[in-house]
Amino acid sequence: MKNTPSTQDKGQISKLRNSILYELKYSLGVTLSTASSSDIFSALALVVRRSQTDDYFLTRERHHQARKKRIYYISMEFLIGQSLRNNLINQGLMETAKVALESLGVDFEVIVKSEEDAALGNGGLGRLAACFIDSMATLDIAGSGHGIKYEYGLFHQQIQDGQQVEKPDDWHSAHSPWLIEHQSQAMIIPLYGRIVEVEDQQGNYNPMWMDWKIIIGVPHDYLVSGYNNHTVNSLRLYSACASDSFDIHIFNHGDYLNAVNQKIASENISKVLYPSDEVLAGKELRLTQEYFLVACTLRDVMHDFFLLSNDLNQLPEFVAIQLNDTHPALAIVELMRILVDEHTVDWDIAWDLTQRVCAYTNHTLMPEALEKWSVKLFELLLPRHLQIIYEINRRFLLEIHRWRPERADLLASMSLIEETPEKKVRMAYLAIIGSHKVNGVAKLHSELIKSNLVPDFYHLMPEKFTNQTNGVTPRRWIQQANPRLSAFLDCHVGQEWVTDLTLLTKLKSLANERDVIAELAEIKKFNKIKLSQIITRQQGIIINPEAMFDCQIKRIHEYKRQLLNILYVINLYLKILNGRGAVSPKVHIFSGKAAPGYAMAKLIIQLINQVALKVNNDPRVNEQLKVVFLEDYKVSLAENIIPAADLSEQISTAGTEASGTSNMKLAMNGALTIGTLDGANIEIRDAVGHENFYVFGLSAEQIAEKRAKGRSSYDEYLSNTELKETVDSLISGVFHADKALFSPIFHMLVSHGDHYFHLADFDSYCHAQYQALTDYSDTYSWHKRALNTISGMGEFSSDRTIRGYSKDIWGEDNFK
Ligand code: 26V
Repeated sequence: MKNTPSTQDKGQISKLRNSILYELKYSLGVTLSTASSSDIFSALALVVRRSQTDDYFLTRERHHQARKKRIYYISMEFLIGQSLRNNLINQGLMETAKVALESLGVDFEVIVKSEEDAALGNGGLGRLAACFIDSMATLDIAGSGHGIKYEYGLFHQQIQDGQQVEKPDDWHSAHSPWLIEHQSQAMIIPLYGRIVEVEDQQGNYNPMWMDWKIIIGVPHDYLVSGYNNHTVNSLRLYSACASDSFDIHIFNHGDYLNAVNQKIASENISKVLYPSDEVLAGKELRLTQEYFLVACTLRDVMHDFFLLSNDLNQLPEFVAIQLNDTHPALAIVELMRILVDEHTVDWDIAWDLTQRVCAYTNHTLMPEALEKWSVKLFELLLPRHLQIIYEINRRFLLEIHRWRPERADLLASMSLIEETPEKKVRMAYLAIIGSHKVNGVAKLHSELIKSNLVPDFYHLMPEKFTNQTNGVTPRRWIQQANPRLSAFLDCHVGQEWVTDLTLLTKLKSLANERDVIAELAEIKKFNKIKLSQIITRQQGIIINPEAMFDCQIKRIHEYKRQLLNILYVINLYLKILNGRGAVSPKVHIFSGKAAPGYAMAKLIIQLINQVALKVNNDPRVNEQLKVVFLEDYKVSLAENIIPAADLSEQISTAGTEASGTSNMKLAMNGALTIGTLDGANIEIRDAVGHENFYVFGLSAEQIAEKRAKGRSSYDEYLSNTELKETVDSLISGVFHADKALFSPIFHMLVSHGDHYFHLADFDSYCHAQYQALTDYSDTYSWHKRALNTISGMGEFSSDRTIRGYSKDIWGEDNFK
């Protein structure tokens, strides 16, 4: 039933409506009758942005007057997704906008859908950054995000003949209504060049960085609204362009084409986001991107700081820099350069200030993802920074020698410079010693950093190491993605859950109320029907909404073990064919991208699609089993899948997934979890109750033990007939006429040691799956457990996480 709008509401509606028409006409040059959905989207977005802009100036002024410490969250990735719905909700304009559009004869949902996702990130790390800036604004923290305005975001994925094909993601950032370009704040970033060793007038060593080239960084502000609090912060995204004087020299010598090429090269810096899991060795452009981001951000940091104080000793009182992984670790070196070279601060004082300002978050234990950059590349690109790194290292090695004079080996193993086979800078070590805090992103992960990743650093400086378990914003992941669940929560726990998610515990007392459980079941069913329609539209596959929706949605990677999931599906398929699988119906939903150069991950995608093709077209199993691979996983697709999930797959090899965040989003939306004791799964299981979490597999400790002892995956393969039958089907031609196609997977599992323990965990996984499916047939008790799961998820709001950073890392006084 619709409420009739009050006179005041009517006034607001007509104002908004007129503003939309105004923007259509004067900013976009169209009339309502000629406007496309995307024009109307832009017009509405511009209106919303105006309301944000007013709040932004007020917020900045208020924070400035209060002399608040400013937090700079530097990240190479911000995986924002769409913004319209989120900004409307947070600015309190949602209902007004809906009615205003309706009065113009425009369908609100069509307009919302026409917005392209801003996919400036790969996955968990980038989406975490987006959740964090949302929470900082909601908590009224003076915090801004700093990133790169990539012209091309993460590639689009198409599935052709079962295989991933990558297409460029041109998200038309030049026309994004959310971005405000500030040409007048353009900054000069030097690169390349050489060092001239000179002395100043007092005879002190004063090296000069000479003959550098100049890149121009242009900031663009994307405004970030807090929820319903009039706080608006910003996400600053820098784009690179050539300076006019870039190669005046070459122009003057008449080498026009060379000069133009150089200009293009400098603009390439912000051209494209690198996909994760790519090998970076020798990727000069990536190191340039990292430095470019850091250099631009630090110019903003210093500019803001000097508005508050002229005394550099006060830097840590007014500035905190959070490094999202090692990608922006050069901030440490750039800050040292600014303090020592530009402001002639004594080295020891500069180092102390730098450490007190910077903090580093580690997001991975995977050795291949730990950044190391060749010294040669540094010499070429950032010669002065390399000198500073050497000086930091020289002093650090002296400290190690004083600490453990008898351990000469530590001088090599802890050095910032790896000597062989090629000299490289170890970015994680630089980030650790240049920061006052180093945190992991879930309890287990933070422990493993200390015990396995950098134990010597931990022993040298134990007070630095802390944990901040990840969280996700309930505004996007419940309120926006699942409006029906949101209304349910408003009704049963009160509207305050949006900013105080711990209130979800109130649901516990309702677990025996049949009406409430029925209501929750209805919401899930509605969301499942909606997703089924998307699946049918995208793939032509008909899905039974009564079936259990089992979802694994994340980047495709061997350690995340989508392969284990599909092996179980194959096993189930074979069982049903043999009349051994009397089960209730089930749909396995996969979605995720593989890095373009990661052959095994791409082959796993192809296997999933081939199994889907076989299973979905086999009338003998059709009533019981379906497999779906949804192409082009992105934030907006996740918002459709997550509310519809019954079972959440969190099945990484224990000790490999730093935290995971889809585990949190799915559980908050009422999915039960099947998972290993890895990352934040452990904390989620404790929070939701062990009875609501299907745990399986070896623990991180057991995995480490087995790795150390050495094992034969071939023996594991032989020891279990069901497993053998399943694995053999990969090369028997059941799923593809070309029997050799999936043999690399077969051999990885059987002959090459199965590094991620698929075979070892298979049996335990199948048991857990069987239990979940059996339990699912008792609908009432399943939904009761879904309710209990939701009620336990309060601590996984990113608001809690940001409060943690604020208190333990940024200094309590900045957060009130
Ligand atoms: C590595 C690289 C290397 C090639 C260039 C691009 C690139 C981009 C990212 C990375 C490292 C990715 C690390 C990462 O995404 N970690 C994830 O962080 C999530 C948030 O903390 C966490 O939930 C996931 O468990 C963790 O895998």
